Amino acid sequence: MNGICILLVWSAIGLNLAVQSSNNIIGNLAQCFLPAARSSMINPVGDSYALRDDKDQIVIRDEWIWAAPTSQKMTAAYMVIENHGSNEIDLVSASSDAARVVELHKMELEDGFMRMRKIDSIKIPDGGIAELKPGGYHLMVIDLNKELKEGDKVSMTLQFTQDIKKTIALTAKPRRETEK
Ligand SMILES: [Cu+2]
Repeated sequence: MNGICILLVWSAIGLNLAVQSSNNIIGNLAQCFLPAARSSMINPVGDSYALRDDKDQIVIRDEWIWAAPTSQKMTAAYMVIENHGSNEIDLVSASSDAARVVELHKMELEDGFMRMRKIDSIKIPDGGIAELKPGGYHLMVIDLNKELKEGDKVSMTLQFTQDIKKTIALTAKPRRETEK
């Protein structure tokens, strides 16, 4: 127990606590005895708090990417994103060291044709999932800088709202395996 704590205990005993209803003294006393209470009082939204949320809230599974020969400069990545938190989270961007740029895309039926367009974000509702799959949402991987063979791993960093960032390793799959 440090000097200030001893002083506070002394003043709490020496003076009438009820009269002294100063939150300050009570709070400081709590800080002396309760390290957890102390950190939450001093810094309710500290960095460590945000990091813990990040780790718990977003879970990514079934992540994969279409394999691509050297002649093919573009491919697409898919995954399921689970939101275990109580707030909606948006995927807002992605990047990979295997490509110049990664865009968020959506495939839609338009005038009888399947067309894809760039979108700004993909929502993951609280307690729900976002499914990125062929024919729907996907990550367009543009200007690949290497060949992607079956089983190759591609690292990708996903940026979400609320400062959540995730780095994943996508496994390359050849067309024949995933096409129906
Ligand atoms: Cu696309």
